Amino acid sequence: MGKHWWKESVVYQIYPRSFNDSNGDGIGDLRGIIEKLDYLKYLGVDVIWLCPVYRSPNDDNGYDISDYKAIMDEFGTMEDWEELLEQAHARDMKLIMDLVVNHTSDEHSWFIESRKSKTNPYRDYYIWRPGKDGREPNNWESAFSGSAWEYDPETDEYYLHLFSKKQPDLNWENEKVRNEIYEMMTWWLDKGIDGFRMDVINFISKVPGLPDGDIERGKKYVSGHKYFMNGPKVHDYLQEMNERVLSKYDVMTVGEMPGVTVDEAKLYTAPERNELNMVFTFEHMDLDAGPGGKWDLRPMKLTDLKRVINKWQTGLSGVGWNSLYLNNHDQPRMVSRFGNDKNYRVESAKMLATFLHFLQGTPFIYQGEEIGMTNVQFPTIDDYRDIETLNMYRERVIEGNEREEKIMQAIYEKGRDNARTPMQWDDSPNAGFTEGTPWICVNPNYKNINVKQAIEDSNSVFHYYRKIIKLRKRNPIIVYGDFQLLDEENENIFAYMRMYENEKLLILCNFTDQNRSYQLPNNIFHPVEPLIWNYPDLDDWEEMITLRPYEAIVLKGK
Ligand code: TEU
Ligand code: CA
Repeated sequence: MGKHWWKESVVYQIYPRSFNDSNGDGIGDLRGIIEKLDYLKYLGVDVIWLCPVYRSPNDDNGYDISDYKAIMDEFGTMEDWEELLEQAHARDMKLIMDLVVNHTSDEHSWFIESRKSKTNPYRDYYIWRPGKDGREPNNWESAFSGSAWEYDPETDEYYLHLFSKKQPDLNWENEKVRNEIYEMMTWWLDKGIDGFRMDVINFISKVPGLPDGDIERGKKYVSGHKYFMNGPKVHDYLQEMNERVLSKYDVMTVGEMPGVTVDEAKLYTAPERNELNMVFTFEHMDLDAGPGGKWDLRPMKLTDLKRVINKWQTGLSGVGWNSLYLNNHDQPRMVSRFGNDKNYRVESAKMLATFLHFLQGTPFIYQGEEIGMTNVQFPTIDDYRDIETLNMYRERVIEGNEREEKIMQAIYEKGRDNARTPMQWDDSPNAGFTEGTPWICVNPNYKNINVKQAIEDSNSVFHYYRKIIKLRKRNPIIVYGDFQLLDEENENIFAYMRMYENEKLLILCNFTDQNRSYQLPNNIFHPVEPLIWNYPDLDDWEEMITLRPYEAIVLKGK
């Protein structure tokens, strides 16, 4: 299996709006990030993934781009961005940008032209269709509630928007669109960036004819994922993008792919296919959702997580490459979702980090995860900012008749604003994030959960992340070792092994708040050196071991 820097790297994801505000306007910015580069270097990360910083009306916080080659005014200037890149590189950290090319903002000049007339040269940059039987061209649902089509009276047609109505989908069938995108990517790569995270990149090819979905009784729209996901030309487009742009640079690429299966991921990430290095799968993110989707709460079963992780680890091993994440700007905080942020916040944050970082793949740390930041429960919907949450609330509480407390509970557990409360730097007002009024309230628990406290506490989640990142640098088995799941029916302990050359690792993670005894697999593993171990010495190694609540151990052996 080929060795690459992007396989050996740890990536840190920054959501700039909530990271650090340098000018007191309550909004994080580029100079605020520059101020914290030494912090990131101290943590030990190798790559920074910067969420969108391009000009945008911020209908979806930057994922609605109105100018791909300009910096959002609130975040600073192109000179600030260039200094950030230079300062990151000076610290031997790489920088990858967010590539959002399934759609633009409706304030992009291309769309402003496109909607002017049916004969405008930019008309076919987007997906326009006449209505059908007095309604939308098909029954697809937007990810942000309602129809995926918006009627435009100017030309008496509808345009497609899989996300907000201010995010019209680009028409990738149009070669002019693809050439514009490749030119823009080259422009950024020539500025010296080290790669891209590609937003919903498996949505860019839609099924021809844009057919209606199979609609459930009583529903007006259908979540049309399978009609626009992994469409017939998606691999052609990615191979063309690779040939025209990516292949000319030593870069890292990760495609965000809602709904992607491991078999499709083999096609996207197999090196000989020249498409992408890795993908973000959502399969492990959907295990605590019922048939009604993310807001339909359902407890996750550990055996389901084992089944999914095993499928992806063994499925891509030696074929492609995995990304590893439990957190990002779209997901609730992992310690609240998969751990125990009430009585075992530090322990479960460390256990989850161990579970994730000893798998095969490139780990992604989302800002705040490294200090065990938690979900938030704002008192009213007025404190929430995310368009996905606000649209769902309006549709289901205001326009629908669902009970507000049920919907608020779903927002508390799954809302994206859980990940977007300001980074908690210290216990000063607004957690040191801003001198002004933050664009979204700070989580009230910042007084005891913050970077300053974490750095001063040698037992903090932060220092634990530093430790496991260092272990990764010293032990190639963590990056390149094969994966073997153990004890797949155990609902309490996640146990797995890694094998590389003549070494083995045994990883045991207690996902519960109880002491759990565990029969050690002495028939297949013999310990030599503890890597993560809380007992006096290895002589305590017996047939049985008792893992304390949310305890993780890692042993190196034969
Ligand atoms: O997210 C894609 C996506 O599917 C998300 O909407 C996710 O499924 C959902 O938010 C889960 O709650 C990407 C970006 O990461 C997200 O921030 C953007 O809102 C979206 O695309 C549109 O650009
Ligand atoms: Ca600011």
